Amino acid sequence: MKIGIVCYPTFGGSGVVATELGKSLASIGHQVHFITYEQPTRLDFLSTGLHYHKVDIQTYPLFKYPPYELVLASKMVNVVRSEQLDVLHLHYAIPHASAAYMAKQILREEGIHIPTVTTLHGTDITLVGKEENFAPVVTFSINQSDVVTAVSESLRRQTFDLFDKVHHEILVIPNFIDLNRFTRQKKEHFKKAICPENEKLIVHASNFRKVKRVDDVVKVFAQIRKAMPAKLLLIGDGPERRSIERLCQETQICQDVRFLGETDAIEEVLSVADLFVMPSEKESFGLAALEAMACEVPVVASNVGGLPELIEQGLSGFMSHVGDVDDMAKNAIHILQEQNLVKFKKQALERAKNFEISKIVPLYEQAYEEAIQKNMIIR
Ligand code: GMT
Repeated sequence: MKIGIVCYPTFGGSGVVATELGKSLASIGHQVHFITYEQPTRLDFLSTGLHYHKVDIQTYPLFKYPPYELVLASKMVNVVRSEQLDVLHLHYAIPHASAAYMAKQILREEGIHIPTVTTLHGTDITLVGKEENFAPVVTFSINQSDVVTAVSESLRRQTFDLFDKVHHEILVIPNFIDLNRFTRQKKEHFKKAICPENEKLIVHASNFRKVKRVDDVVKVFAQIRKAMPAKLLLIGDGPERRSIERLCQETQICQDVRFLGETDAIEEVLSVADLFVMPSEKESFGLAALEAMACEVPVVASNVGGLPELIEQGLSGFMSHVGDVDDMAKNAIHILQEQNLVKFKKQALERAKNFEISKIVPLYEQAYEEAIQKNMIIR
């Protein structure tokens, strides 16, 4: 199949899922064409089936706000034509699904019926998408997609709860993990450098938006540190980073906290971690938690969104109510006890195996087939 993938190329769950999916599809013989404004972060071109088409945004004195969506739609039209794509897969509804609707209409005029699959990832529904500035367009573009998928049952339900005019069927296709890449590696020198006294290592990774509640990570860590020697690694960057740095100073735990910024070698960091903390206010699936679990790192998280579909309470980790840092700290300290840790690590990996990439990619291939079938009927 010739598949066009439209996504955000930056660090962030939806872009990571789109890129890993594209790489996997190319490795099994599909031709995959990424259509984005930058080369996706995790994309390398070692596979012959991978192609990249840059969406070039032009500035013009009249454009206070350059019309990205129009340029994207035109790019989709051109790539569908030139590469004779079989299907377009849109990751994150805003503005990819609505731009695809426009591309589809333009192509229809020429007798080309391009099937579209839209994958809802989270904040495109639960945060940004539901705002009145976006909701009518999000609703319309979901209803106009040939196939719609959501990354968890929770997100599927929330889409219907938050958008009363959405009437399209939504398939659940969870996030996935490549266990060849995300596996615990021997990185003893790295562990020694961060934890010279063999302290327990706590890790958090996110894009530091408010929704991630990184301040709760620091509060949980401050309690763990009172109970045992421990270090905290914060991976990623984003709008809240400065205020988190200030919080660490106020809490006087600076010497035990390191900010790593954005890194590609996340599996190497996870390989030396003992616990992952994800106290998000909303989390449609929690890909970062799955990556941790695959590297044998149990998770302490909030019990929101799709997290209960991933983490088994008391086995691969624990979930608490949003903001209940005392409960999260209590659970963290329980997991980190030497007599418990080995068992939790093993159980985290066992759970992650359910989301192995080879089990999930065929579900997307089926979604593409379904979208193609629908367009044959329309024709
Ligand atoms: O919030 C992020 O980390 C980025 C965001 C996105 O849409 O790019 O991630 C969402 O999609 C991921 C991949 O499907 C999910 O694993 C995350 O749970 C989800 N984030 C939220 O719902 C807050």
